Amino acid sequence: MKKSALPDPFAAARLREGIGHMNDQGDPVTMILRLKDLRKTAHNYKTFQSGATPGRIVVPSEVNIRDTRQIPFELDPPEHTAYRAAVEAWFRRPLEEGYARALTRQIETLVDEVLQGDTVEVVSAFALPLQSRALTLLLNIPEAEADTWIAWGTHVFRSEGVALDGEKANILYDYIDEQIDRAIADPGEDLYSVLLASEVNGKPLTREEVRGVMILTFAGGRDTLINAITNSVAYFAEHPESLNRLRTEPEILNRAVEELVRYFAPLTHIGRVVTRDAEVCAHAVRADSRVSLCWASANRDAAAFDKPDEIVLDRKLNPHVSFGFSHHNCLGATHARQLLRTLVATLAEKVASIELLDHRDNVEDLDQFKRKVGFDSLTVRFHAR
Ligand code: EMZ
Repeated sequence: MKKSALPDPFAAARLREGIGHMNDQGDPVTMILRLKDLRKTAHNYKTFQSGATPGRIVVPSEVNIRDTRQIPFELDPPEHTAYRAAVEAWFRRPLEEGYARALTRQIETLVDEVLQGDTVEVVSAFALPLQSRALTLLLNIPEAEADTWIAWGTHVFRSEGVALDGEKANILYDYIDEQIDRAIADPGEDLYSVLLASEVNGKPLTREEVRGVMILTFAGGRDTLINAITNSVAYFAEHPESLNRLRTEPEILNRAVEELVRYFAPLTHIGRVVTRDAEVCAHAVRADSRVSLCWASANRDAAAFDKPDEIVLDRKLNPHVSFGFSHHNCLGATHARQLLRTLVATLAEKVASIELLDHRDNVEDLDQFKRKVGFDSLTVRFHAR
C-alpha cells in the first residue's frame, strides 16, 4: 500500500449496520456511516442539535476544556441563520482578487524556500507555516503574527500524548482575549474589530460571542488544513503523474482539489446531541445521547461514489461532505479551497518531483475504528522543475 493512502476503516460496518460505536470519555457516540443517513440527520436540527452544551458536539468532546460556545458552529436555526449571515461576507473575502494575490505570493515564497532547502519535515516546516500565514489573510492582520501561532504547534487543543490539553487551550483563549482588548482600544480593519462592530438581530455581538467566532476560526481550520496540505504533498510525492497532468490540464484543478478533499476527509466526524428518542439508520438513539456525522465514511460510500477508495483526479460527480452538509457547511471552506487550489497549482508549476524519505502516520483511535487522518511527521525532498 502507498504511504499516502488513507484506508477506509468504516467499510464493513457501513455496509453491515450503517452505524458504528465509540465511547468518547464516557459520553458514547453513535457514528452515522452512510451518506444518505448522514444527510437526513444533518437536515433534522430539531432532533439532532448543534446548540447543545459547548464542546459536546465535537468528538472528542471538549466540554472539559471549553465553556465558550463556538459561533455559528454550535447554534441551530433560527439563531444559527442570523449569526451565519452576519459573518458570511467576511469569510467570502478569499474570492477577492487582492486576497488571492496575497495568498499566491505566500505560497510561492514558501514553495521556493523548500525547493532551496535539503530535506523538509512537511507538517512543521511547510503545512503549519502555510496554514498560519494564510490565516493572517483571513483575519486581515500583518503576516508576522503567524510566528506566534506557529509556536503553538499543530493543534490548539492537543499536545503530544494529550488529546485534550486544557492548559494549551488557555494559551489560545488568553491570546484571543488580549486581541479583543486591543481591538476595543484601537479598532482597525481586522476580523476582531469587524465582529465587535457587527450586529445580529439589531444588537451588537457580545464579547463572549466574538470570542466564540474567533475560537472557531482558530481551531476549526488548523489541523484540518494541516492534514489536507500534508496529505496532498504525500500524494504528489507518490503520484508524479498527477502533478504532470495538472500542469498539462490545468482545467481540472478545481475537480482535483475537491477529489483530494473528498479522499482525505481532513475532519473525520462532527457530533449532534439527540433531543428526543429517535432512530438513525433503523437504530434507536436515546434523548440526550450523541450521534456523529461521519464525513470520512460517507465520502467512501459506494452507493454515491464510483471507485470510492481511489483518487480519480477529474471526478465529475463529487457530492463529498468533507466541508460538512446542509446549513452548517464549513464557514472556512472558501479560504480552504482557495489555499488548496493555489498550493496544487504552485506545486504543479514549480516542482518536478517530491521524494518521500520518512513518515509517521497520525492514526485516530475511534474505539471500533482506527483511522489514519494524516501524518504526525512527513520528511521529503522537493526537486525543482
Ligand atoms: C471545533 C471543530 C470545528 C473544535 C469544523 O470543526 O474543529 C476542531 O478541530 C476543534 O477542536 O473546537 O472548532
